[in-house]
Amino acid sequence: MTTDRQAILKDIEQRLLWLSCWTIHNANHLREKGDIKVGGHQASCASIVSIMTVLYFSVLRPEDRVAVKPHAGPVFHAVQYLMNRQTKEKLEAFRGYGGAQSYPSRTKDVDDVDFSTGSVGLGVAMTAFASLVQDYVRAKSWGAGENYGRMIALVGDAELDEGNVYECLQEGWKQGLRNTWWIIDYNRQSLDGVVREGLADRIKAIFGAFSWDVVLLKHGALQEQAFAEPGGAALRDWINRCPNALYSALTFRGGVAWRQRLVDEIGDQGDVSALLARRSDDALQDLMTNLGGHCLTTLADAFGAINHDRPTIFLAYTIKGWGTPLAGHKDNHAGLMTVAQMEAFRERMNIREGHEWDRYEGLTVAPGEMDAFLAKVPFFARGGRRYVDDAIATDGPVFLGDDLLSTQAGFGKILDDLARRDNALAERIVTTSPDVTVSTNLGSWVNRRGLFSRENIADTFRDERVPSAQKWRFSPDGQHIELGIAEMNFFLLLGAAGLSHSLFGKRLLPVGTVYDPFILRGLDALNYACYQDARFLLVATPSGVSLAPEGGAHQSVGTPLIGMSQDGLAAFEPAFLDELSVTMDWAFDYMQRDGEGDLDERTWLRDETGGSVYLRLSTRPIEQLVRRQDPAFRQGVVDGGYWLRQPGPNADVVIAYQGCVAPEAIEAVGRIGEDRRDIGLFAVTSADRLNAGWHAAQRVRRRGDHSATSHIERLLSGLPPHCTLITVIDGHPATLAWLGGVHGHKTVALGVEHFGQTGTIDDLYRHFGIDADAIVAAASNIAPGRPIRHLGAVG
Ligand SMILES: Cc1ncc(C[n+]2csc(CCOP(=O)(O)OP(=O)(O)O)c2C)c(N)n1
Ligand SMILES: [Mg+2]
Repeated sequence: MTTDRQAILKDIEQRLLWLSCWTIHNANHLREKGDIKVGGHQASCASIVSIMTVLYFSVLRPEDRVAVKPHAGPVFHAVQYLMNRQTKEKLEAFRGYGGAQSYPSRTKDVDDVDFSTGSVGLGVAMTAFASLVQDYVRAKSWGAGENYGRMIALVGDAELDEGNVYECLQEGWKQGLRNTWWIIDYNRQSLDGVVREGLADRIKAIFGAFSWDVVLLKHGALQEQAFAEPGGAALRDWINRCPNALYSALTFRGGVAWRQRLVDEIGDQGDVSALLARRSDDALQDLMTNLGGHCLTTLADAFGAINHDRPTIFLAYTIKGWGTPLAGHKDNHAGLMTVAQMEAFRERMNIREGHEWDRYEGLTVAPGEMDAFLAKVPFFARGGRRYVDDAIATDGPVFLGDDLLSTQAGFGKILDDLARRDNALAERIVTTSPDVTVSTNLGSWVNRRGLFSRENIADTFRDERVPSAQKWRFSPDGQHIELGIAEMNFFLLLGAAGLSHSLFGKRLLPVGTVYDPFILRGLDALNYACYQDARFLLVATPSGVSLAPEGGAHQSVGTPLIGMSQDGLAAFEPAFLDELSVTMDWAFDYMQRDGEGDLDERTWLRDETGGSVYLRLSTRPIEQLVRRQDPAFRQGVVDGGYWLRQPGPNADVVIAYQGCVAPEAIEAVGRIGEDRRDIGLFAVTSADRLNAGWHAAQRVRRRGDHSATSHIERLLSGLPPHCTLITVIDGHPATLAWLGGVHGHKTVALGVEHFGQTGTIDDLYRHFGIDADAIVAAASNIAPGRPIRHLGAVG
């Protein structure tokens, strides 16, 4: 690196250090305070400023994508601010209403965040799946694009405690991961403490085992120079033996403490003592904190030396709080410089009072020189780096002719039908599953469309003439990405594939299948994907206690509530095939919408903005009703519910159900209806959308527009006040219990609240009180009304 370039990068590094610390200081000490502390992580920022300087201002290319460790958010914003891509107002409002986000956010920040971070570990693994998606897209005839980008994670060392990091390591190895860099900010401190000795060796061993290149950046140029001096070898040896906690403590105490300790331990009245004596206390502090991750030349050389696409981990030794009075203190994670410390820091950084926000304040190079340099930084050369891709037209629902079929089997048939088509929709669908491809009925899609791999891999069983329904041929054309069992990986892949249009300019329609109960296993990654506005179709099956013989360990109870409460995910639980057909067709369109979107004045849903979709399906075969395809039916399904049997004017009972308990609800209505002729039967296809529309309409009314009426309010508006709602679902009863709150109807909510057990569907429905008898019994307790005849045994 030339001296000029070095000076400019040094100036940038110092600006990033200053601006990130100042942004946090301003939010905590200068801005008007709220009731709780604002927070921010000056020490975590300081630790990574040198790494980010070299990356953003020298190494990165526009096609690269970066996940920045959450607590370096202020450094990221400072980078953008220096490039005039972030405003002072947003920085002044950091962590405040409408301000720059605490942790980099694709959806909330304005400054070109590639991957959101926040829940540690997820951003790390996200880069691996983004790289896999890049390979997938580029392997396709329609997927040509610019150069392959490197998917880069800036990782806090404690993030490596998260299991999902290692799950992804194994998956990446299987998939031939490449173009992925993880740069570890190895400050050996987490939130509470100091990491155990020897972690670096474990990391080397683990990553090496999965064929990653491991690059150690332990010492900076200053240290290397000192090591070359007489006595230097002893110093190097001492540094390498020094425990992490002691190194941190001495860093905090500074030059005097270093000298004392070093003289005590390796002082020899000879070369070593002379080496130390040649340095002032400040110079000694600079020397001892000159670790690889703080040395711009060491970093630039290490990154620049990579001339291959193998996955690479850089272990960059750093000091938490580097260059600030917080350096090395064990409690510095959330520590903030005091006003007095900040004052001293300001003076040391050459920042004039009143000029704290000036982009070029404190420069050592001429502003013109900096201008010229910044104008040519490759990463920013093209401006924004997000793509858009056109929406792909959907084909209309694929209706099926079966009389008795489960929604899971129906899903498989619909995909099979799509797989036969030669059109853009079928071309852009990519399926994936965590080792449950066959058992979630994706088999025939995979048989037709093949498995994805960058290399062709023959189907040995087929070649050896072993009869099997599954044809497992891997090729670059394949459209199914087969994952190992780890559900975290599954949701991270859906997240990455669901951002393909934005990351790589080519839209994918990801469809992922998983057992419904194991959504919980990957829930944080699902939330993470939604938070980034990734678009996918999640098909979760089997579900509930209806997977009866599988037992309690596989039964899902709370997932309908997850579907309702998860932002960015529209949840459906169709019972009948025609409902499923309509929902899937709608989903493929909904996944691609990106309008600003006012509220729809019929449903009060914000449908134009689109989102992901969750289908909770079942293996329970259900006898189908007369086929329905009319527009009103379709609309009802999409809006979240419709009257299967319209209640009469004097209805004193309405049964509302969601999902595969439809036959029980229908049977119960038949039995109850003998006495209560006005009884209604309400089919809920999406408690989520009904509920969301209801809340939104209420909000609109509270703001003064009294005409706002949601779908569910309209549907239930004709019910007499004395009418009782009986709701039933193979899932938690709270999913539908709120229906009574819409117009104040008494409600009896039936559902599952406890871990299940094995048995037949009949056994378990009886056990949990979601069978027809239980519904009838609930109705029999209702006043006014006549006693019910034909009441069966109630469990
Ligand atoms: C999943 C998750 N658990 C806990 C936290 C709270 N948390 C935030 S940072 C942190 C420690 C981070 O240490 P490290 O990764 O070493 O970062 P650095 O030292 O660079 O600040 C913890 C526990 C979180 N953000 N996400
Ligand atoms: Mg750390």
